[in-house]
Amino acid sequence: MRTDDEVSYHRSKCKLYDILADVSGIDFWLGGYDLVNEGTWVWVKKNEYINDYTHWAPGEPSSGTSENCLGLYDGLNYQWNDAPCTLEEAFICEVP
Ligand SMILES: [Ca+2]
Ligand SMILES: [Ca+2]
Repeated sequence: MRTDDEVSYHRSKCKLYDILADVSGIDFWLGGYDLVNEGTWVWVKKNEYINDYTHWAPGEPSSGTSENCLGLYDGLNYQWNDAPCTLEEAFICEVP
């Protein structure tokens, strides 16, 4: 039996996959970074450590201090990837 939180999580995940199916070939920033302490990932919006859930692609994060921003990379099946923060990528907004 699933809790309400689990059901809510899976619904939001399905919505995200629907969105991603429509925009194949585009990468997205997720709003996380490890600029302050290399290897310590933080959500920008909440200023909270990224601990509870991660979805790194195999071998990621990969490039130490040269890649400090968290993205969804189309080439890695939209798993998490650290990438240079100077890249221009799409972004995903959360509706309050
Ligand atoms: Ca880094
Ligand atoms: Ca990387």
